[in-house]
Amino acid sequence: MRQQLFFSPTMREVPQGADIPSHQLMLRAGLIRQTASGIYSYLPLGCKVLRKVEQIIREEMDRAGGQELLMPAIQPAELWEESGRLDDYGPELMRLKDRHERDFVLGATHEEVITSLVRDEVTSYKKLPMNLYQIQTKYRDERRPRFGVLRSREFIMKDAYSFDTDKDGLDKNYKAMYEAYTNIFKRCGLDFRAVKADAGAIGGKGGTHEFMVLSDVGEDTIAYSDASDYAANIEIADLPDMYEKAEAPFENIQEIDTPEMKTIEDLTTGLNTKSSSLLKSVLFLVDEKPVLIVCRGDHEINEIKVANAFEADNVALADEEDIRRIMGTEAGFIGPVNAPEEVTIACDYAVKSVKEGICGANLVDKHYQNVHPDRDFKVETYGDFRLVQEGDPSPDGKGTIQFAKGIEVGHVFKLGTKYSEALSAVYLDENGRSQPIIMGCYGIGVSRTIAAIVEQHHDDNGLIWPKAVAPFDLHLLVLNPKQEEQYELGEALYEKLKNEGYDVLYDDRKERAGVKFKDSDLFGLPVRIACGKKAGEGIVEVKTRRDGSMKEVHVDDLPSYLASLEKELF
Ligand code: 9G3
Repeated sequence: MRQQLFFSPTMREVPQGADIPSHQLMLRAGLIRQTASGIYSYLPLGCKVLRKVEQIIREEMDRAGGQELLMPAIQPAELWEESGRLDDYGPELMRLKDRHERDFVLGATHEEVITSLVRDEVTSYKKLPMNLYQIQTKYRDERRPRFGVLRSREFIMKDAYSFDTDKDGLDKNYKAMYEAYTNIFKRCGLDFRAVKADAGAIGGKGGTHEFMVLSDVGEDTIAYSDASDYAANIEIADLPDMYEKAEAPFENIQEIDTPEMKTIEDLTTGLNTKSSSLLKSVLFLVDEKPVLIVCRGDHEINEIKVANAFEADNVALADEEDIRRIMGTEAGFIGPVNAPEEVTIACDYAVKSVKEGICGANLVDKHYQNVHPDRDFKVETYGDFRLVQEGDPSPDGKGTIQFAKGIEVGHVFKLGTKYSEALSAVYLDENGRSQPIIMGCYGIGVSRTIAAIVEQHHDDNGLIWPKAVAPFDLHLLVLNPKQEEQYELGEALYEKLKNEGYDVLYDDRKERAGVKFKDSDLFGLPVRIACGKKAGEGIVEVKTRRDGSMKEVHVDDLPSYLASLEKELF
């Protein structure tokens, strides 16, 4: 491709409103341009990378037994009514009407469409197992799109759905997808971890993993062990019951005046005590029932663990009004001692070890001290309710927990029969009995993966594409096209390298050498070949972008030299 006519507008300056490297560089190098907030055009350079990543995904999905299809982005709302999800999502699910006033949604995901497709066409166990996938545009109307294509309102997803007759079949498909994802992200040159995750609203009890690319700009926090391969999204990182009950004797419980002391900080300074001696009480409405979760003052309650522990559909923090109505006092002074009968009290394991605790007295400006669980209040249940912290022991008993930020690029779920039951996708088993199909679903954020690659592969001068996803193989520069030997050599090499099968970006522009070098570093192609002063002797300068190493090579030795470079380039 001759660069003079190549549509890849570059920017010298960091664009306004682009706050992370991948957003800045994808704009500066001319990979994307914003059409509207959270909506992007992929220019030729970005589109070529997109196609390379998609190709890797297709190869690994096909190897794992997937069959590619393509579903519509616009979906009849009736399907979402049937699955019961139409009201689960608010403005994030984009809706529209057709000319006949019929309701449609823009596809945020495709469980409903694929399940209705399979329901209508697959009825016998003989046609299972099956794994269907697509690579397609998705729409989610994020309230605050940001970070370029990392969190956009239109994005490209590979979404796959597996269909099995039993749980073993699902486990097999899940494992095949897990391995395919591992291959895909490795081939894309990413440093990633597969972490245990929370299934969230999508449901499916069987478990789920997220594939996280390690990056400081990641919005997710991974809790991983420094001595094993344990890794989990912080939302569900579990903690063992590692606390001993506090030993007798205990001081008697005592009511104390704590005027205006509402927060943990107020109490630790006001009473000159450690936060680990405080009992923090948070009131939740668990499927509308009041539950008081008590944890140690130096810990945070993890709402997802509360929902999972009570197997609740809906868990909400009680607001000031609820607190006053249910606990009979203001927030900041609630506690488990003498709590109203209707309130269930559940404590995090760590509360067991509190000897003389301090908690709200359910009276304004009053707390209790020398509080001892079980003696002073009834504990319905102890459980793992707190957010894991760095330094906690890893739940597999090996090493301690460390945190890292991650970008979620993949997510695999065991769905079970949630959608096949809702949409009556059944098969006849060998005894002719109708059974719901067992499903799994598996997503990769394709456009997000490109941003993740850029986050992990760039330097101050620009992009550094891993070879497998580079938009071109080589960047050929003529430093001074007015110089006859340089121009002749460039033209000859361009043809020669193309004939040898290389995809070449040829900088034939009438620009100064400095501009060409800057743009070349910005584009980040793996290898740059410059025809310069020694063109007359048939010598060019070859530079590898990743390590910046340079070598003068005679054009006769170029093919073998490039072949030798291939080994070390991603
Ligand atoms: C929606 C909206 C946002 C959503 C969903 C639905 C996330 C939704 C979960 C999934 C699960 C899997 C198949 C591929 C892999 C992920 N955000 N999810 O269902 F209507 Cl607005 O998408 N789907």
